[in-house]
Amino acid sequence: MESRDKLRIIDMKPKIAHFREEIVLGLLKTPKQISPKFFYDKTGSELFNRITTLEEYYLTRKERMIIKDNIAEICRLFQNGSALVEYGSGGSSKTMEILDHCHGISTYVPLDISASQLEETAKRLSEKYPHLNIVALCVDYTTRFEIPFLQLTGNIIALFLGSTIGNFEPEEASAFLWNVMDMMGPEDGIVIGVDLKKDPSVLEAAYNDSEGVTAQFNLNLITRINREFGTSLDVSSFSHVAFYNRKVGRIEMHLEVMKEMEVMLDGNLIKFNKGELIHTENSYKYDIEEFEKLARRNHLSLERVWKDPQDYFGLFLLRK
Ligand code: AVJ
Repeated sequence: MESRDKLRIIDMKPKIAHFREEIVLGLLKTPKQISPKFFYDKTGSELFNRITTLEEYYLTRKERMIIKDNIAEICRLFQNGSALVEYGSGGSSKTMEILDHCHGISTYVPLDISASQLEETAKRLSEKYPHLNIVALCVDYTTRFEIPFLQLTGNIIALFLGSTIGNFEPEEASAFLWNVMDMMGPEDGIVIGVDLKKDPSVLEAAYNDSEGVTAQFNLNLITRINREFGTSLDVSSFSHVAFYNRKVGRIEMHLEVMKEMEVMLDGNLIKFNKGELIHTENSYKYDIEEFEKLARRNHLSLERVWKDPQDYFGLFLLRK
């Protein structure tokens, strides 16, 4: 724990399953799969940051604009002496717009599963905002947890940005909302960034950018496997595939196997067949009515949706 009393960094030791075991289990399945949480090693996090600056990847840019254009209304959500709790805070870059303008916030609680990025961000913010109480929690926020050291005179507003909720299966998103609802008081709220359903060609371009950064991000999983297992799979024998699955309303990312290969991973022989797909990510898209239904099923009401002029992206305010 940090000694400066305005900054506390608390490691709740989230049990991140062992990379090797999970990778082997996923590659023994038919069809093969790898969880998107494994994208974010050092290179993967850097590649993701580059993705957020790409012309085709409108999500981050739109969300940032929506926050900016509605900052006065967003600030009115905070009473005096309130807390901003952010799920998956990452580099907190979009959150700074809120911290800069919303003076009711006395405490910022960033939650992230990545200890190193959380610590770095918390320290940087404590220097930039010396009056802010910061309680940084390294936690797996899909489980139930409690926030220590909260001394508030105001309410709690939670933030879940970036359309990260799109990585959850609809049942998982529902369970997440139930946990949030259960922790909420009547004055509290949560603001969730959601990528909206739209012309599939726009969606597909966002995940097949012309510079090939998303392809590198996807293929980095093979590089990571080679590093963590000491194998030498040929990265160029896999190829990036991303498409919109209309039936279920999600972008799917896969790695296509371009030639037959075999590899031993911790005593398990994994065979790759030419043309086979390894499923690496789902990114669900919602329309407003669908998301409202999901909220209502979990006893949350949709109080407000802020959108960009093209209706590409939405920020949803939910309350109990
Ligand atoms: C960080 C999960 C919201 O689904 O758009 C970006 C990750 N994958 N490009 C998304 C991602 C490919 C991103 N999320």
